[in-house]
Amino acid sequence: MNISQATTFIPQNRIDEFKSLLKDRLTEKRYLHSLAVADEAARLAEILEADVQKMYVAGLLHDICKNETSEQQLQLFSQFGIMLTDIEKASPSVWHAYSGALYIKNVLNIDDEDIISSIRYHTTGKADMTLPEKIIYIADLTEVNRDYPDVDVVRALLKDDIDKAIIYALKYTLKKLSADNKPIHPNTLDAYNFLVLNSEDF
Ligand code: DGI
Ligand code: FE
Ligand code: FE
Repeated sequence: MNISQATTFIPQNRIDEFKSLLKDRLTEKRYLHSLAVADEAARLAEILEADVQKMYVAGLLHDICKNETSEQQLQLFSQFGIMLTDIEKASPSVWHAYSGALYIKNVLNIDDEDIISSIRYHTTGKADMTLPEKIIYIADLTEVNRDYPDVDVVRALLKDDIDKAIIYALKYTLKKLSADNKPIHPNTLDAYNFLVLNSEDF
């Protein structure tokens, strides 16, 4: 495939602007994670024939609200009329995906739906994910700095089939959340159920 045919032009000065913004807003570790997710998302986009530049930008910005306080995120939700469900109220670790999507749309004026939705669903996943949503979901978990017990299993599955890697990661998340008595977001369950019902094998 000719990569340039599958690449949206995002000017370098915007990417530089995003990087300096992230440097200000994130801890050093989270900033390095964001750069690594961008690289991993671009690598996967090239292999899977998605838009390389869009995936790079989505990877870069996916955690842009991760280091915001709860108060700042709740303020953003109320400003944009977002009502949280009871499960969401009890799950602050998923808030940064929503606040990040709101922030890039309304503050950074990014109007690309693939970038917005891949950030919106990067923590939970959802039923019937698009290729961009799948790429950011899994790039977040397989970037070069990630170091959790099963990371090599997920990377090996990813070489074979992105859905297999995602379902493995979802199972891990479901086990961990239930072991910790944490609420499971319906989108996490929907993502799992959809892949179980629609994948031939995993
Ligand atoms: O932001 P990162 O750390 O890079 O990764 P992430 O956006 O995937 O966030 C992971 C956190 O989100 C982790 O603490 C587990 C939590 N999480 C994922 N799915 C759910 C969830 N928390 C709740 N309560 N419910 C979910 O369905
Ligand atoms: Fe995140
Ligand atoms: Fe992340």
